[in-house]
Amino acid sequence: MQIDNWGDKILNGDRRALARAITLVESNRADHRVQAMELLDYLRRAKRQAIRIGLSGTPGVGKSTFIEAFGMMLTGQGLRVAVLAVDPSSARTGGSILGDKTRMERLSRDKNAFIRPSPSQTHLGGVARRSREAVTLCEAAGFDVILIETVGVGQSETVVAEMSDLFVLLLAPAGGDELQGVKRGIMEMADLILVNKADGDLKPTATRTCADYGGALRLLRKRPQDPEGFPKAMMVSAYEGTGLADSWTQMQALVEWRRDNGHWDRRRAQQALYWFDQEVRQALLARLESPQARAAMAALSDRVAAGEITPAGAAAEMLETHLGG
Ligand SMILES: Nc1nc2c(ncn2[C@@H]2O[C@H](COP(=O)(O)OP(=O)(O)OP(=O)(O)O)[C@@H](O)[C@H]2O)c(=O)[nH]1
Ligand SMILES: [Mg+2]
Repeated sequence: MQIDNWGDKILNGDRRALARAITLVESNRADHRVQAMELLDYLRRAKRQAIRIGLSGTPGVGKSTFIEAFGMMLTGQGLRVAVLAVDPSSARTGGSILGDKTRMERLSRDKNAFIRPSPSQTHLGGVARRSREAVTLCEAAGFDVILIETVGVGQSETVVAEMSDLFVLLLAPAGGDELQGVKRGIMEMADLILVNKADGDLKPTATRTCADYGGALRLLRKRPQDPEGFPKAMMVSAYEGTGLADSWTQMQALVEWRRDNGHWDRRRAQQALYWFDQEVRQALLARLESPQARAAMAALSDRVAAGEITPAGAAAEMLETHLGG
């Protein structure tokens, strides 16, 4: 298909064209890569922006249940919602959201929603690019809100935060000791902490957990991108739907403030620079993986081990002779 033709279909909200484009950016084939870059460049000119919400939480905290309920609330307001996943460990099943479509049953059938499981991948770097480009494609397709889910197990939160406008941390009600479980770095990324499962027997614990995290957030260094009162902790129940509308109101307020105060554009620009830097690094590392580079590394390694050349000398030779200086 012609790139501009394909691009126009995406801009017109054609879901099949969008799905195919996501498959294209997920491909490792060199010719697909060329097409993907062309397509993304074509779509860039539309300058459409969605509200990108990164959502992280440990397994079982209720991400899928939350996304279903929150997503349905948004589509109920006439908004178009896309759901993507960044899952560095998805090599295990080939995509976390996929098996999950049952848990997002209503949302997956909603014509104003688009759910895309994460591709199976091994390298976080590869996952990052694909997800980021999938976000861009959904944005071009006119979605108003893009939810980017990740399992909170480490590095993937940073990746998601770097492609989101808002970062939401979902937590379950827990006792004081477990409070320590959330890494400081993750806390510092959060714009909103949502304590889920604030219902039934868990309600009192949720109230305490929410107060604890609210206190912990106030102890963090003030960030320039936050208005008074942010980041904040709130209670929700994905089951009962309580707190969902309020959390959306808070997200919108934050978005509006950041837009009005220049933080929104600044953040998007910083993210573009971050990804530029990452792309260069990844490309350089990829060069090391070529058969020729591997062979050269192996040969030089033998000489280093035998003491025939210094490690630094071997590295210089590798870079100059085999990796194009
Ligand atoms: N009481 C209560 N239970 C909930 C709520 N939301 C989710 N759950 C339950 O918590 C469990 C995990 O929910 P999921 O939505 O699958 O959690 P998840 O974070 O997507 O889990 P992974 O996909 O494994 O990372 C399920 O048994 C849900 O029914 C809630 O608001 N209240
Ligand atoms: Mg899930």
